[in-house]
Amino acid sequence: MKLYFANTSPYARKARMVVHEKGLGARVEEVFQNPFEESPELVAANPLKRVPALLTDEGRSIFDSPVICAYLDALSADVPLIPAGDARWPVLTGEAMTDGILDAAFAIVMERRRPEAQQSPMWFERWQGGIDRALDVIEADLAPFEGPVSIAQIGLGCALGYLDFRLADLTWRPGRARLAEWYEGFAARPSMIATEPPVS
Ligand SMILES: N[C@@H](CCC(=O)N[C@@H](CS)C(=O)NCC(=O)O)C(=O)O
Repeated sequence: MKLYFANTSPYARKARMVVHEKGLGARVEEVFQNPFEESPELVAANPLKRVPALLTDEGRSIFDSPVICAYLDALSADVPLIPAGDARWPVLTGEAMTDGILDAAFAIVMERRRPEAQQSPMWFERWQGGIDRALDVIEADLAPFEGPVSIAQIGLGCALGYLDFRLADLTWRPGRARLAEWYEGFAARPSMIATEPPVS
């Protein structure tokens, strides 16, 4: 299988962490692609031209990150990241919440790269509001992000790591001591260390 990734992409980091946590390294070849450059190989795997994208051994394209993570999780019963039964829904909702944080954070990063006169204060406020409210909800109830490692925890680790990497000025830690402590512990996992974004 080929996993198209960029080392700065937090969505690709989710998929790479799943590969690491599930011990699938020997079956998955990581192929670097910059989605903002000419990349026919990536476009063939994902017409949206986004990373991550997975090309299976049978030639099937799989995207985006939640689907890739679910596919990889289903490849082996070892280290189940998406539980069965009632535990499934809080974990998948936790993943969706952290994907939403990433969507807002990535949008802020992209908007900041546009000429200042074209940037939208309304959108900045809306994206920042979404991030703040989601982090407050997680701070108030960390239960969906506790217990055996799960896709919700991986999503949260990637989201907080991305905020530190690209939006350190948003200072998410003040007033969220429990979340800060959670992240300190989670960031020490080998899968987090192995997928750290480059120093910017
Ligand atoms: N919802 C997608 C988002 C993927 C995404 O937006 N990836 C970014 C890199 S961080 C990308 O490839 N952007 C290129 C573009 O949107 O043109 C997922 O979860 O995989």
